[in-house]
Amino acid sequence: MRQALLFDHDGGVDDLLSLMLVLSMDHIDLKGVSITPADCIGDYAEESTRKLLHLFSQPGVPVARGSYHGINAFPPEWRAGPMVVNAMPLMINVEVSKPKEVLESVDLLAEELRKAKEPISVLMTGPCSNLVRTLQQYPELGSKVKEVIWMGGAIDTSGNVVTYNHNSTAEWNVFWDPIGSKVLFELGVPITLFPLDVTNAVPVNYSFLKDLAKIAEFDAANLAGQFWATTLNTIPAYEYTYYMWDILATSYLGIPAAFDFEEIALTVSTKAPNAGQTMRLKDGEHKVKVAMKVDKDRFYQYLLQQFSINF
Ligand code: AGV
Ligand code: CA
Repeated sequence: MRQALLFDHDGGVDDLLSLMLVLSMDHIDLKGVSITPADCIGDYAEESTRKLLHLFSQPGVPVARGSYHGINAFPPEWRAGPMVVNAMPLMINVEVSKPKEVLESVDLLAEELRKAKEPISVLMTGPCSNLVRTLQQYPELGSKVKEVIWMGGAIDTSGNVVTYNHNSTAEWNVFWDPIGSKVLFELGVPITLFPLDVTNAVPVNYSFLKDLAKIAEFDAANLAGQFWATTLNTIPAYEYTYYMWDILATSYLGIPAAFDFEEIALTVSTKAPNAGQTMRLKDGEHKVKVAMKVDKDRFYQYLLQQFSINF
């Protein structure tokens, strides 16, 4: 039987690549996509999401938009990412219709969790606010969550937030909504976390992009290669490397055995100078399954295999 999945992303280039990866997985039954307006401008991310659903022949998957905006906004240059991908030759002429009233994320997540006969997995590659708000509003739906798979946090390594009044201990997805993130770890739903500790192992590198280009006769490989190429100029004030952050977390759905995990109780700081820092708790009630190591070759091979498909 196919595995039901809800996917909440925040429209970054690697979020959209993660959507492509999810759509390439035969064993996944995608029940809905929710967009968090964090590392993206929501309208462009919704458009690219609908275009990808169309290209991968799953146009019926419902798409929702989160109306909550976190306290620490992402840099505007990053938020324009999906605008660029919408203009790519394989994307620009894809006509998608948009319903007059777009669903609110909390409503979509609640409805799909409620409808599910068996508990269902939730993949999140942006901040966790939409899911947290859903479970705060409808606590009875917590038992419907089989596993939350989340790219976020930095545990034994430094964060990637560099801003005034901050000591660089936080990862951006957590920093956008530190209060919501703290709540997530207190809810008691099963969480599998992919922090920077493991994603640091998988930068977007030239040798992988060369291998991908060799199979560019496949539509998915061609499009993915174009998406990734846009990430190589990632030189904001302080960060020179774009990683496969979200794609690594997404690959867990296909190659769970490629990871080593540690069980850790976690909490989140909500105040300066380390707002959004994920910290170990000595006697925490709820442990999180944290990915700490990955078999990199297996991961890159898996991507090449999954993207060997035509539209
Ligand atoms: O912190 C990683 C998260 C992931 O969900 N995002 C990007 C991924 O989608 C924020 C982020 C950190 N550095 C970035 C980010 C950069 N240089 N460009 C865009 N987003
Ligand atoms: Ca993201």
